Amino acid sequence: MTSPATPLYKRLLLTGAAGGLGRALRPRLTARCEVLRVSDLADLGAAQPGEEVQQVALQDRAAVLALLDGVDAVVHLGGLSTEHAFDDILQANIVGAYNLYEAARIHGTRRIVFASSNHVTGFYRQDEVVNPTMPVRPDSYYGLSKAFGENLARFYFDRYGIETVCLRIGSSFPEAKDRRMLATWMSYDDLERLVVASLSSPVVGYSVIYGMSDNHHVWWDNTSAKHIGYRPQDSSEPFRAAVEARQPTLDLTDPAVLYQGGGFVKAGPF
Ligand code: NAI
Ligand code: 15L
Repeated sequence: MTSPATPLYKRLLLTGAAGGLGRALRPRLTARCEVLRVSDLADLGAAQPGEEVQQVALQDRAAVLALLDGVDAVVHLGGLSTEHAFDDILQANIVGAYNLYEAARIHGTRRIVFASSNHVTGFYRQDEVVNPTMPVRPDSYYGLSKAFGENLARFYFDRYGIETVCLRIGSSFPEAKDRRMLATWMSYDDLERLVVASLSSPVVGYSVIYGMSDNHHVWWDNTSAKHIGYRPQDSSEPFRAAVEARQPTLDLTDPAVLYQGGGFVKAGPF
C-alpha cells in the first residue's frame, strides 16, 4: 500500500468492489475520500468505517441512478472481466456502462476512472509497440465492450464535460504468472498509484493510458498520457526466472503467442 494522503473527493464510488481489483483497492481508497461508496452485484459484507455499501446490478438503470446520488467521482471496475457470450457482455459491460454515465450526468459527477482493458488492442502483435492514439483492434466481445466504454466516455466528455481516464489495464494480479505477463503485469501497488494519479491529476479531460508496471519488455507506450503523472515503481523482472523455468519454449504458430491479447484472441465461441 502506498503512503496515505489527504482526501481527493467527498464521496467516491467504487464499483466491482467484490472483485480481485476491487478487494485490493477498497482499503486503499478509503483514505482518498471522506466517504467511499462500495458497490457490486455480489455481497460486500458490512460497511467498514468511512464506507457505504450498495449491492447493485449495473444493468438495473433505476438502481444505478440511485447509486450515483451524491457521488463526486467513480472508479468503475464492475462488470464481466473476461470473455463471455455477447448477451451477457451486453448487459453487464455495455448497458451497465451506459447506465453509469447517464447517472453521472444526471447527478453532476465530475470524473470517472474507467477500468478498460488491454484487450481493446489485443489483435496487435507482440512484436508491435502500441500507444493510446492508435486505432483499437479488439480481440473479443469483452474487448469490444471495453472499446464501447471508451467511446462512451469520449462522448460524455465532449458533450457533457464529464472527465474520464480510461485505464487499459494489462494483467493486475499478485504475481506475473506466465511469459505474456512479463510484459503486461501491473502490481497492486502500481494499480493504486495509477488510480490515485487518475483521480488527482488536475485536468484529465478524456485520457487513455495503459496500466502496467515498469516492466523491461513492454508492448505499450504511454508517452501521450504523461499528463496523468503515473510513475510505476514495480517490475515483473523478479518473476522472470520462475516464469521461464515453467515455460521454457514458446509455440510461435499459436495465435495466443503472436498477439498481445494472448488466449483472448481465440476464446469462445459461446
Ligand atoms: P473481477 O471479475 O474479479 O471483478 C469484477 C466485479 O464486477 C465482480 O465482483 C463482479 O461481481 C462484478 N460484476 C460483474 N457483473 C456485474 C454486474 N452486472 N453488475 C454489477 N457488478 C458486476 O475482475 P477484476 O480482475 O477485479 O477486474 C476489475 C475490472 O478491471 C474489470 O472491469 C476488468 O474488466 C478490468 N480489468 C482487469 C484486469 C486485471 O488484470 N485484473 C485487466 C484489464 C481490465
Ligand atoms: C483482462 O482484461 C482481464 O480482466 C484479466 O482477468 C486478465 O485476463 C487480463 O485482461 C490479461 O490480459 O491478462
